[in-house]
Amino acid sequence: MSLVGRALVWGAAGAIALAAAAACFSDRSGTGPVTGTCQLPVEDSVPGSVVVPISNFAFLPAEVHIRAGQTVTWLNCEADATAHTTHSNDELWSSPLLSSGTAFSHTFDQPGTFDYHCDPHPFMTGRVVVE
Ligand SMILES: [Cu+2]
Repeated sequence: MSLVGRALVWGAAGAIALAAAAACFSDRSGTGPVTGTCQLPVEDSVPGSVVVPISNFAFLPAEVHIRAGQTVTWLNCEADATAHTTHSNDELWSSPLLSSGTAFSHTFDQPGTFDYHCDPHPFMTGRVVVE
């Protein structure tokens, strides 16, 4: 058997190990935190909205540009139980604590620049620019 053949065998073993680990992880989480890819729950989706995932203690991206009338939906994508909020610095909106997998939406009717932060983690900041 060639070296290439060996590499393929090891590659397959690695893939199986990864799949087993992923299955174990999702079994453990049950209906709790989002694992793997972060997908917006259907009931929270808003047509035409811009989704800002929250992951690893950051709003991604930290700055979004939208048009007046559009909606921004923040979605907590943390793999663990870390909860976040989105809170306008000017008190224009304030979400409750969003557990992992939970979303919050706000519609921006007026042009402007809107800065916001996360209440439990003030170092988490973001900006919505409405054009
Ligand atoms: Cu936070």
